Amino acid sequence: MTTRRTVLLAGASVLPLAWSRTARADCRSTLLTQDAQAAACPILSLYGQDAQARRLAAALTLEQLRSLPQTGIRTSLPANFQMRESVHWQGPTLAEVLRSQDLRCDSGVYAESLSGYGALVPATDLSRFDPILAWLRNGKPMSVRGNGPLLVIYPFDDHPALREDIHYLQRTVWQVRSLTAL
Ligand SMILES: Nc1nc2c(c(=O)[nH]1)N[C@H]1C(S)=C(S)[C@@H](COP(=O)(O)O)O[C@H]1N2
Ligand SMILES: [Mo]
Repeated sequence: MTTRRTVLLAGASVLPLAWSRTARADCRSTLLTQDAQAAACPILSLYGQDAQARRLAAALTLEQLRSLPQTGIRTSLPANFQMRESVHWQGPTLAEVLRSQDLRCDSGVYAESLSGYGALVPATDLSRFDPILAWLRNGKPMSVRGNGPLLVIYPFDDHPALREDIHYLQRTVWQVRSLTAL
């Protein structure tokens, strides 16, 4: 199975821009729906380290995530996942997300899910594999039920060795709600 990794221009317009003017009045159901209004509600908390404390640096909306430089990865996931067919994932790289907020990453980035499950993506992974924070699967946003809205995706098909190491499965966090630069 071949894998293609492509860097796309920022701002692939999937959701109507008109929604950018929508007030943030009703963001309660953001994580439960994938309607267009959700594009204007924060779905990702970003934390940085301030001395010993964990500091909220930003809360990004889907609109902000999609306006970052985008990377595409075509890959299947290891057999453990329900999603075995090769699909196209798109989103900014984790490194790009941190960079967008000037967050320094020394040891890695901790990705935490809605359920509280989390995994540390080591800084060495960012330079070697450049995993992405996918918000599109085959061009479509993902619902929470579909393991969205955000997933950490490694280029498994480009690096078959990743499949052999349980750590990369554990770092494939789905339903991501926050990233902490460590
Ligand atoms: N949000 C979330 N992501 C997660 C997990 C989880 O429990 N919640 N489990 C991790 C682990 S340990 C593995 S092996 C893979 C596959 O998990 P699954 O077998 O439960 O699908 O997803 C990873 N990502
Ligand atoms: Mo696991």
